[in-house]
Amino acid sequence: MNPQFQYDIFVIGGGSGGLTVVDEAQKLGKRVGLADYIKPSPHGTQWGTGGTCPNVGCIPKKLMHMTALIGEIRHELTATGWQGVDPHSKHNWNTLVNEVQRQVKGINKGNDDWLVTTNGITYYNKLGKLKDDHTIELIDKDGQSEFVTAEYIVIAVGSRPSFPTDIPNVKQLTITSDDLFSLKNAPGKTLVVGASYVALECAGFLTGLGYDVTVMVRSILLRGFDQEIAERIGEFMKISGTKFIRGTIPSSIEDVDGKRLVKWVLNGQEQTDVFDTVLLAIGRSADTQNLGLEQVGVETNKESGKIIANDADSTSVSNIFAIGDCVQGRLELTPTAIMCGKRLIKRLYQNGNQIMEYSDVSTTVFTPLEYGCVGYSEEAATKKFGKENLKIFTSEFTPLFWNFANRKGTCYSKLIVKKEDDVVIGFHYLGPDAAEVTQGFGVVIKLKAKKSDLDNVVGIHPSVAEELVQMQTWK
Ligand code: FAD
Ligand code: NA7
Repeated sequence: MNPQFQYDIFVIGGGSGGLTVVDEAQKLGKRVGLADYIKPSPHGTQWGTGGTCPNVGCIPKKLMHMTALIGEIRHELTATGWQGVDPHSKHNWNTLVNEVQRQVKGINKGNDDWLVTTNGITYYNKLGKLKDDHTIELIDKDGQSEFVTAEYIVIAVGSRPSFPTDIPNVKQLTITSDDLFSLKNAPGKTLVVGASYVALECAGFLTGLGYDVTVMVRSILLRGFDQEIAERIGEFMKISGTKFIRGTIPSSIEDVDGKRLVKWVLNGQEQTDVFDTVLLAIGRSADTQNLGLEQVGVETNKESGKIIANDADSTSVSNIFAIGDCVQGRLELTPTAIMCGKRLIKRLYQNGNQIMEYSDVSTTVFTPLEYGCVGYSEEAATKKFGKENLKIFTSEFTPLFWNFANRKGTCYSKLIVKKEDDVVIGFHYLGPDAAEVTQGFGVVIKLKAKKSDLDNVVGIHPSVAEELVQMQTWK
């Protein structure tokens, strides 16, 4: 412990990454400080402790997605003889929002109690700003400042939704995922702008809850993901009732009697429609403005505002580290921020030498038909290894329980295998319970399993996952 400083380690930002650093450091008896402050959305939406994931990200998103899936099961319930279930009954938005917020507040309370009662942690509900390489200014909601010092500083301020710069009053006329999960009034007829996973997930569950939903896609669906699967997700969403307008962006959004008049140009022609809600999901920007980074010499990418850190999470200032969504080139996921924080503390205090690996991370897109993947997409594998050096196994299948109510659409899986050594370098599964199925295969891919290893596995019957250990059709 260096008595020169008030804290051994001070963390700015109490989300998935920041709280992990706090937790791991306090367990080692370090003097830990944390500043976490939520700047309200343009609509004034605010939330509690825990960062994006439990408040306006993974958790409320998954709860709403599951609610939409539960609605879908009404058809199977009816078909299998459950009495008193109306498959066409309407959904109540307020009941769902209240329930989601009840669960979110439960998580906030757990965090609050832990932060306040744990020895060694000092929590400031204040905005942190770097003053010099060991000093942080803490600013409260009334603008009052105090200063603290620390030997190490970790920046984990995450990211916030981006807005287009060329549409007047866009922040007032649209909402983002920061507002959706606590929205007081049902969204009604909704335009979702954007085509990455936040956009498609929100469009999927809003359609499932019974709203008239259109997705406006600038170019492709799910940039960075396997494009064959991305298109299949789009097709399934269309079958489920989501509409798509492809190849354009809004040119203007106006308020007309409380509704949103949206204009866009498609094939040279201006088109318009009126929506109750416009949900923007066009990406996220690092929350690094006004952090004092430049004054202290912490390098950032001037365009994106993201912090530049090396593999060991060090910034250009040697005692200042950065982790999670605010760092350039990181996967923007909760478990990666958590593992990164754990490894950082191990390296700082326990002679650890493991750095965070961002390859072969399993992830799932929670669209109505869920999509789990690990490793290379077909496009990325082809680019890296050449088409002639790969074997692509695919399988199309229908889960047994879909037959009860004759669900439309099909599930799909794909394995990408290197011909040279038979190693599976890409796993893709489009079907029910994708996160549960994919997590196990994440281990398989990480251990560099061969296709012949999967062929040696006896499947579990009847299941959807058995499809993945008996794939024989080669594209
Ligand atoms: P955050 O969790 O964003 O935490 C940063 C914290 O710092 C916030 O509390 C912020 O208010 C605070 N802060 C910012 N500036 C300051 C400052 N100057 N002083 C003090 N405090 C400050 N990931 C998954 O793994 N699975 C999912 O299913 C998933 N779904 C998502 C759905 C949505 C809609 C969104 C938006 C994200 C989703 N994510 C998901 C991504 C995941 O939420 C993030 O990757 C993760 O929360 C990043 O953690 P972090 O610690 O970097 O930042
Ligand atoms: P992403 O993954 O950054 O994707 C942004 C999407 O928005 C993508 O489809 C873009 O299309 C589209 N986009 C970007 N700018 C515009 C404008 N101006 N107009 C219309 N559409 C646009 O964002 P997400 O919000 O889904 O997710 C961000 C992270 O948050 C994610 O990694 C999660 O961890 C949580 P493009 O393909 O570029 O044409």
